[in-house]
Amino acid sequence: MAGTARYLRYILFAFVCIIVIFFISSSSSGPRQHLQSASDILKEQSSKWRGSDAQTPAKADAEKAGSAATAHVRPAAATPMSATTPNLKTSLPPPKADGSRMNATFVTLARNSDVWEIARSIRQVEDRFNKRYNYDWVFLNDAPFDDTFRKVTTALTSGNTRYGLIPEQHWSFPSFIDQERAAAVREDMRERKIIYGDSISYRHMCRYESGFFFRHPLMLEYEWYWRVEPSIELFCDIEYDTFRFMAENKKKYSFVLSLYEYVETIPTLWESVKGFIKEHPEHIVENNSMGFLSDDGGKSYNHCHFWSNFEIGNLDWLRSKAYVDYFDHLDHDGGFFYERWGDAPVHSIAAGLMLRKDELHFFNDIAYYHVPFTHCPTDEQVRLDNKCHCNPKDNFDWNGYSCTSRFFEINSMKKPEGWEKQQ
Ligand SMILES: Nc1nc2c(ncn2[C@@H]2O[C@H](COP(=O)(O)OP(=O)(O)O)[C@@H](O)[C@H]2O)c(=O)[nH]1
Ligand SMILES: [Mg+2]
Repeated sequence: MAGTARYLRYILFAFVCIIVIFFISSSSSGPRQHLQSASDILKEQSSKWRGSDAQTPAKADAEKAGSAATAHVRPAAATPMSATTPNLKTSLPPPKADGSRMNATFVTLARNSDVWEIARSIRQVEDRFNKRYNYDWVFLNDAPFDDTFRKVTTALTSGNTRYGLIPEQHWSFPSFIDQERAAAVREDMRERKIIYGDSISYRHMCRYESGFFFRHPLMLEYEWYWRVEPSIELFCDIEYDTFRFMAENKKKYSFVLSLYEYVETIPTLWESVKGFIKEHPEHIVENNSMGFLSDDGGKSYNHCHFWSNFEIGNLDWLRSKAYVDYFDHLDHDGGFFYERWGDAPVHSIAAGLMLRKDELHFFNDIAYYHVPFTHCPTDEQVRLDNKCHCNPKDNFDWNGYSCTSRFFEINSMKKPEGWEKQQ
């Protein structure tokens, strides 16, 4: 009997060993499961602090697979975070795109050599805003994007990335431009040390941003755009959908910084605008922002413009007959090449004259830097609520070279407390 009991104990022991070996081997057979659980822990921790807005690992995997299979096109995010994770920050919008997104995209014009500078910008835009919305990102270039550019930008973005080549006729001298005259201007500007004054490519860039980016085949699919340039910074969390805000508030164009343009780059721009107004008075709207652009009722331009390296705007407006007539008129006057007209005054004058005042928006809560200016909200509570890391001393809004005061005045907006101290 004692022997039988011993045998039974051996059998039981062997059985337990087999079960233990089975569990060890099954849990170590998938390193991915280890990764997933580590990522789950991270996710759980981060959602405790930030509200549940992190991606599920399963979804991240699905997106990676999607991106590999369809050349950078990821499936639109669908599943909100686990309902069991407490969302401590109830003011946050729905964490992921769920079909209620706007028809919108980021858009960046860039060279391959801009890759690391645009990488910095993307990282900030994603961290501060787009990781919650996964909006697409369109990259445009006058030369084909190389593999490094595509790989780096696709890895950093949460939405689909799309890469467009600019057609040559949108990035070259139009036939009506006198090349010799344009070359003489560049030489003269080089001698006078006017910034980008001797550059041909900068002129193509300004003309493209003024008149063509919104007509690129890739852009035709969208209604809203957010322009992002290399090496910008975003200093605050943006916890709402800025595109939806624009649509719901009937806004068409927006800015964060405004300033005076270099007079030497646009000596005859206003003459050209006046010619356009005469030719197409039907495109000038009532209740426009002429008071932002001119101090004498339109006789002369005061050089105020919205800084167009940041823009959130409506593409249908830019594609409208009014805007296209305006661009064609300016283009034929030749100032993109015979002077060095920038897309910032070109867009700003259009927005100022062809949109109603209430269709323009100042995004105070988008704290932003593009060398050398910063917009940092004046109101401390706005900075704290949105986890801003900008130094309010750097805020340019109320500086004498900014036109933002003027924007507030023509719109009878109350300036934030403490603005005088930042003058
Ligand atoms: N593809 C392409 N993009 C350009 C070129 N020049 C400028 N850009 C882009 O146009 C935008 C404005 O140029 P940037 O050098 O930032 O001008 P700045 O901000 O006025 O000093 C940026 O997004 C640049 O990456 C060019 O020759 N080719
Ligand atoms: Mg720039």
